[in-house]
Amino acid sequence: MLHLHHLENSRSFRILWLLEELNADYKLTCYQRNKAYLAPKSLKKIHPLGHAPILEVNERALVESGFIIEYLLKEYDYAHLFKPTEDDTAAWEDYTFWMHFSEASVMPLLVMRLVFTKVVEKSPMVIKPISKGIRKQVESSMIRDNLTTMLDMMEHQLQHNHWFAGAAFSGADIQMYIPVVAANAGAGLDTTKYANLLNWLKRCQERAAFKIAVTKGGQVRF
Ligand SMILES: N[C@@H](CCC(=O)N[C@@H](CS)C(=O)NCC(=O)O)C(=O)O
Repeated sequence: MLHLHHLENSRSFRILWLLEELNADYKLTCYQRNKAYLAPKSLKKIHPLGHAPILEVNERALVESGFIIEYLLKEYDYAHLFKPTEDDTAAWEDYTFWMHFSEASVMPLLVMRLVFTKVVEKSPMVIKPISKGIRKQVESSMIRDNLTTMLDMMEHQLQHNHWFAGAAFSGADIQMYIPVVAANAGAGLDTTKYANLLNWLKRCQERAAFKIAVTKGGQVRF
């Protein structure tokens, strides 16, 4: 029996969405974030990291969305619909690259941005100008240019491919969904410069399994 522990507005939406794509039989428990925007302590009882997603599989608690996606595809994607086979070299390499790129390269920048936004929000009035100044400094020295380069890479990939791993939708699209939504938060991405990326986002959101996942676990908004 699969049991997904899903935190609202979080990476665990990926797993919810994939379970729906796979038409899998699973149990779902949803958690709210606390006032500090963290996961509730109760998640630590399921896995010591206390982060979402956590997928319980026969007494084992699996973590790391990339690993959970690979696990589910290995065990439940009987028709090999969501991952290119290794003999399709170009698609397999794209799939593997974007699967890793999502958590290893883009998410750290976006999490850094989120943390500094929260620091400004939580700062007492008297030190707000200072915390805003630090956020601006971090944004211009460490985040903006790197993120632009990464978004340009994504846009380039989708100029030439319908999905991140080529012609077919795959687990790599599910893994990439969260950073793209996070990067599009606030003022939103430039609709001309990132037209292909934003069209890809729409295509993801139009999938039937995506819509069911939203009704069960809520839309992801940053
Ligand atoms: N690399 C991990 C990251 C897991 C993670 O940090 N999850 C966040 C949600 S997006 C979380 O649980 N945050 C709550 C907290 O830190 O208390 C993955 O991809 O699963």
